[in-house]
Amino acid sequence: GADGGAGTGAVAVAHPNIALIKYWGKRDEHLVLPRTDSLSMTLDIFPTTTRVRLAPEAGRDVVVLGGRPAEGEALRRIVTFLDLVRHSARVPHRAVVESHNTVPTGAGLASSASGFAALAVAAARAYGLSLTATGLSRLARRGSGSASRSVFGGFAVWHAGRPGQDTKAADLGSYAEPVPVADLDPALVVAVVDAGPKAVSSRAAMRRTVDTSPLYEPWAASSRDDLTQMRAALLRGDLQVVGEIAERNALGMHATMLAARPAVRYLAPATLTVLDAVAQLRRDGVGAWATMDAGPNVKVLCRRLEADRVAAAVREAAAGGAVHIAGPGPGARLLPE
Ligand code: 2P0
Repeated sequence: GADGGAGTGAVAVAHPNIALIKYWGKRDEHLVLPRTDSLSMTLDIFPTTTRVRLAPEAGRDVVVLGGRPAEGEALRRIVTFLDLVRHSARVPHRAVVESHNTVPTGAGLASSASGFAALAVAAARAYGLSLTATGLSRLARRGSGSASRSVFGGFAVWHAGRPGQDTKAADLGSYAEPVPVADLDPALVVAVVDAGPKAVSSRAAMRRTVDTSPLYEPWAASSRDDLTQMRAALLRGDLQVVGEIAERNALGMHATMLAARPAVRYLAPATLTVLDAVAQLRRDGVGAWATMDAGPNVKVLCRRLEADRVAAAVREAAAGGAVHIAGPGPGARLLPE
């Protein structure tokens, strides 16, 4: 914006993040408050770039995703998010939103994390909301829970906040912040075994898991221990323990879904083939640990120096799927217009 704060347009970029301790389950759907803390690494690949321009004459928001007008649920979620920004800023104007993803959308590759982190940063500036990084993380959370973590680069923890508070206190208590880490030199090898959109949205799958899975509460309780142990391992630079905890936390999350009624299964045959390759790497003495999200794709945590070897093994197992090597990436930020 050229008018010193209450700008009329802004562009922001954000990267996806991959959770090593997963977010799976809300305690408040409207405020997007999670049941457990989660911890992630923001990537240096697959950025989303989003421009928001105020349109004072327009009667409705216009949203263009990857060059196509948004409709249905995608449009509704973005308009609801803009309504929240308008309410906070006390500015009624509609907006034109244009967003470009470099990652397949809805394939469990965290497109909603980079998407809503970039939208939060761009919309806050365009509407003249002056927010700290913590405030931007809370705002991004309202669009998509995992987006709260993509506001920050590197490793970030998203606090669930304390349950049983009033709405205002609960909202204030749930945000992400950077996690201190020792020298890890980590890489995440991303194996895209299927780039198609998921059959069940993570929002619906989470709800079903919390409501019907007998394994949900035990996993949530163990996830709290996983977080404590992982924070300690990150601080002392112990990538092996970080990897082991990440893999068990992810498999446990998928177990909660498999036990839901009816079951939610994101893991595909190709997923298991890649998991076999990761196990073989470990038998060969290479540190490699897998994590999977709301889709069949596999992300393999390893040492940067061994990432090429891991990527080669994963590429062979992924049977034609694309394989990308990511490192820790930057937090969401404004770009010059
Ligand atoms: C995560 N996932 O921690 C977990 C692990 C997928 C599996 O956050 O409903 O798009 O918008 O808050 O953040 C995917 O769910 O869900 C997700 P909403 P979101 O990364």
